[in-house]
Amino acid sequence: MRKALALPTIALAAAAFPLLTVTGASADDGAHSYQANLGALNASGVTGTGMVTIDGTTATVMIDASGLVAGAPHAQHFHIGAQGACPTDEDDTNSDGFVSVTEGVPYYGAIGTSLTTTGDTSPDSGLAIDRFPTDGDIAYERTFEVTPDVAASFEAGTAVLVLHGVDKDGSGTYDGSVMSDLDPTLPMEATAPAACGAFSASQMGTTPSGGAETGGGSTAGTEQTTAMGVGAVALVGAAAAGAVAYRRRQAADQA
Ligand SMILES: [Cu+2]
Repeated sequence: MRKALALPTIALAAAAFPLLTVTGASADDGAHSYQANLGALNASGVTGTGMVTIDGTTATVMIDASGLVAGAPHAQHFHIGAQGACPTDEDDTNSDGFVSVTEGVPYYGAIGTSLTTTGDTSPDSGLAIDRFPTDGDIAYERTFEVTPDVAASFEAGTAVLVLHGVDKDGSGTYDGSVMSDLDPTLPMEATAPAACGAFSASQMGTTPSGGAETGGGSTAGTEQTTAMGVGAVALVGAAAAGAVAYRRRQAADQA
């Protein structure tokens, strides 16, 4: 009599537990989203936001920024491994009139990713000026692989978005007598940070639509469906587990 009841329940459990396993895996390994609000540096007047969704080491990056010098390349990077913060114009420690990259590094760290438009995205492309946006208004979107240290920096809250290139003297291009701390053949204006924003984890619901399908329930609708599915499966699983435990107790009693 008991066996007749238990067997169909266990058959249900066999179907139910693989579902539970899949649901658990997607919750643990799903995409995480981060947002940075850009603040102006070197009196650039630049405003904007950066949105990043990272799934493992696959990053989808969206940058919207305005107020940059038009027709001039703007190097843009994830900086990692420092305080996860931005300098201010007060941090011009050598008083050359610019907050330079060197003066920003204690706050935002070294280049982790070069946000190029094509090709290599490693720190080696940090000054690949032919592969960075050149518009005054940037609308950048690209999906690519980041290194594990960059992914870890986002999780640790130490990833920072920095856009470079500022026409501080208002001449319409990069020039001036102060030369870059990174490359003495370039004017400081070409490499000085124009905007900076530290990434922080996005709230659920502000996840970009592209991330919803891999996010394990990033939208309210998906969350409800998932929760109901898990609830139903968990109930079946609990009943089945109880039946298995009962059978084990019986077997132990018989031994
Ligand atoms: Cu940079």
